[in-house]
Amino acid sequence: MPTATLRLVLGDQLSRGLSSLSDLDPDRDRVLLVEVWEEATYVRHHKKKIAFLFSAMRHFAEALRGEGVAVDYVSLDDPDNSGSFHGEVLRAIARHGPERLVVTEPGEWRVREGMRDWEADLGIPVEIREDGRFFCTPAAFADWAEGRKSLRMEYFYREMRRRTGFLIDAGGEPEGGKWNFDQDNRKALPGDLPVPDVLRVSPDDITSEVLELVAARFPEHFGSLQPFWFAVTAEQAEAAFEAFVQERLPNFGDYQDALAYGEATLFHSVVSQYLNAGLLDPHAVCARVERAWREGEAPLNAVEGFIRQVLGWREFVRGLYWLKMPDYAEGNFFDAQRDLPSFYWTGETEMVCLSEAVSQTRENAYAHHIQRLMVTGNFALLAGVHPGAVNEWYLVVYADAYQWVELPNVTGMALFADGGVFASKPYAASGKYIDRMSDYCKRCRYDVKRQSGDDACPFNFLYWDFIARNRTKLEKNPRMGLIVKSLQRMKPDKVAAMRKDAEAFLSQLETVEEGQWQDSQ
Ligand code: FAD
Ligand code: DLZ
Ligand code: SF4
Repeated sequence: MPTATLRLVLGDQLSRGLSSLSDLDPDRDRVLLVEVWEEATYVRHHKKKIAFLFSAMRHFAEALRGEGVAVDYVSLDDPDNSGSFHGEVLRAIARHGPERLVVTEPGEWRVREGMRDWEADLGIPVEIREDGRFFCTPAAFADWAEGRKSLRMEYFYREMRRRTGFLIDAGGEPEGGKWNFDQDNRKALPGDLPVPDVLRVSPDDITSEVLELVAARFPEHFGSLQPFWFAVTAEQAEAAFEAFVQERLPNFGDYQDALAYGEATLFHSVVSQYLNAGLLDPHAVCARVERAWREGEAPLNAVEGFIRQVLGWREFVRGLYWLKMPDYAEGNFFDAQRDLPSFYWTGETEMVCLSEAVSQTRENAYAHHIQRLMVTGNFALLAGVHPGAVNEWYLVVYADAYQWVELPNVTGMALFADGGVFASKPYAASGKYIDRMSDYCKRCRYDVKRQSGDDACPFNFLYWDFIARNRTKLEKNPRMGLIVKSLQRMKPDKVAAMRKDAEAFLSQLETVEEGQWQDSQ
């Protein structure tokens, strides 16, 4: 029997409740999943990210087949694979002769643009449905943003709390009398507090086959493929999340901003790759975390902190992305032009904070938020690395990276390259911040207390060089005025010494042009 509806499911749409599957008729329809070269290489994704998605896609296809659904799965090594979504949809139409194509809107602008002409090209009706897996639609975000002078996550978040009822009491007020417990979430990690490990899943036959494929086809991509421990089904991802709730959530709030030597995950949930690929449902994770508080399993500062990230930040950056694209990707407020230092790929630097962040990223395709923001992000901001190169790096190296979430975090939050669309000031910080939040500096050959000279922490002289270099732009920012004034009050020879050190340090950095780096592991 010919297929009535062909339902294309993309690699980050692995949710049974997906809008494109909502009216699936197992007797008449067919689901299409495709592993395509174009998606695997538009940037050279971390090997673990590709393996995670391919294995999760294959498991999703198996689960659908288990329900009696006809699934057409095109693997990367299929000799007829055309390498693109468009090419594979064309081939599938030729194979099955469907009456129409249904797809849920893609998460990335690039892919959405590619679908613009599909209906005309493919010769059958194409229905692109809204992605119902978020709390806020792009249109609702645009309504919220309309007419506001500045877009602040905090106000959006309060609105979302009211709209969803998460952590709202019977009188309509925030539980605990405050919207935000961020002030309670800034402790450094005490040396004697054990950190429970994340739940690690052993590769099954499907994953093992994918690991072989990725090792053979993507050898020059960044990162270690082994050990591979990501969950690849919804059930496994739910188990990993439940382990977080029981073992790490109680301390999530207190140590949310901490950094610690040898600790890659701390008390973070490590579920962004599952949420973004569709294995976990944001509604369900927020509800579970709220229940943990109501049942006394976790304190309010942890639970509110977690819900703020998922209901607040995650929704906010997505809304902003769709509101501001495509121009948003071009932002370069500080006119930063430097190529990316090679140590972002190799991890080879004497700066312990950076070598830790990069080597853990290489190993796990993961780093926690403060590493991304205050170590790798902060360094790129201070050193004046071109936003294009920085965005490319973040899109490559993390298993959770899709442009809708990566770009606002990098361009807006870490680099202030959008000139302050949602951040009220750049997150620039000297070594003092890293020292306060971590135990890195005492293991480092640089002296975090020194601002210039051979042993001085590079974050210190780069920080003041950044302020001096961008003084005219920064002094217009009310929250940076005091910093610019303290620079002006410094003795000129002190500033000159720091700027000279910055210049010498930056000029000896090995760099790589965008798209040029290859792994030789
Ligand atoms: P937790 O700390 O346990 O937080 C819980 C969840 O909240 C996360 O799983 C995530 O879904 C959500 N969340 C937290 N912070 C943010 C945020 N700022 N924006 C959106 N969602 C958030 N997150 C991505 O999912 N993909 C990216 O490509 C990405 N790139 C980033 C780049 C930079 C420069 C920065 C500063 C942040 C980036 N983030 C990105 C946000 C955040 O760092 C990660 O979501 C988080 O580290 C994932 O780890 P986790 O699951 O342990 O998060
Ligand atoms: C990231 C990724 C990779 C590496 N490979 C595939 C793939 O082969 N097939 C697929 O459907 N999706 C893949 N993805 C995820 C897509 O890039 C993602 O769906 C789009 O960017 C839209 O967000
Ligand atoms: Fe990083 Fe400076 Fe501390 Fe070294 S001294 S770990 S470079 S902040």
